[in-house]
Amino acid sequence: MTIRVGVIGTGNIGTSHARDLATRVSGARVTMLYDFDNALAGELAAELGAIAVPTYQELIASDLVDAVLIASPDQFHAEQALACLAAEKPTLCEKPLAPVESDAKAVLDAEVALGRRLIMMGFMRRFDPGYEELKAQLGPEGIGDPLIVRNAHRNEIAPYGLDSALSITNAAIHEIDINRWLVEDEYAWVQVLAGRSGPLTPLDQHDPLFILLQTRQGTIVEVEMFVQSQVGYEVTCAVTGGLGNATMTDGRFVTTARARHTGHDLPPQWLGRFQEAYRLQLQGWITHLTTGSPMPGASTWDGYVGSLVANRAIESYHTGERVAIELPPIPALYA
Ligand code: ISE
Repeated sequence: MTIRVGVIGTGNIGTSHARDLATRVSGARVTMLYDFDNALAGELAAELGAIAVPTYQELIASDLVDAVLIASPDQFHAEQALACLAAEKPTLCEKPLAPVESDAKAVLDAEVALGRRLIMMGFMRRFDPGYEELKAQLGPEGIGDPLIVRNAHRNEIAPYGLDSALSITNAAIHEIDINRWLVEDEYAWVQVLAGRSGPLTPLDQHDPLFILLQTRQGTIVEVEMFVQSQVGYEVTCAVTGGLGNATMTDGRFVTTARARHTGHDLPPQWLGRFQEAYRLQLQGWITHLTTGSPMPGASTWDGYVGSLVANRAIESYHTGERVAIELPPIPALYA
């Protein structure tokens, strides 16, 4: 069985997903592409032997498309995910589900009303071998319960210009998701500290941001989000547990030292660091669609929680105050 995938959005990540589906994932074929830049979609369509269409509605409705991958700019995800639900097409939606919580809630409500889980969220770090290895260290046989988790997420240069709220909904949303997956707990509050900024930061913005969260069971999660570090793409996560600690440095636990040198080269951006996680996520999605195995990865509920926590973090960024996080009960569809 081959899943015919239509890809909405053929920028950086959409192009990477489409090429992966066409060449590195089994059981899938890319049949249709849409981008608001028609020429861009047309070029990729020629490369992959697919068709470029002038509207995303046409792509979702097409008989040539069994499943949809949404990789458009963040603000379009919710309306496109709603259209996929209305057409009852399985969908892999890039993060975030929506930058605005109420838009994410509309998608959650629509899927709950449908009564079937059709959307998988593109929180690809859940498929990353480094994070999986880190998670495997937790528990009584390993480093014990997580007490403190320290994360750093640094981009060499802000991919879409520097906007502090966007750095929460578009970038730190990865840490919001992966830490609740890692410690298996929901957050109780968030506080964002905006301190001294790096040299490239416009006067009315802040970068880095220091995001502090506490989970319901008390685990402290801290995130340094620095979108203009100028160094390279770095994602690290260090867990202090009750019985020991474990550190994931750019996907490796052990940094080798030789000839008075320690460390390793950094990729310029996330497609290098998370290439395998993106591929494993796509393969997991396609295998789920071809075999009927349970949906792996993040759900619409996870997407909604991400947007809600990000919105509380933006509130805290503006006030400097700690903001409580209250979630509605989890719908039975996701429990
Ligand atoms: C981008 O959309 C990603 O998902 C990257 O992982 C993140 O580091 C980057 O800041 C985002 O813009």
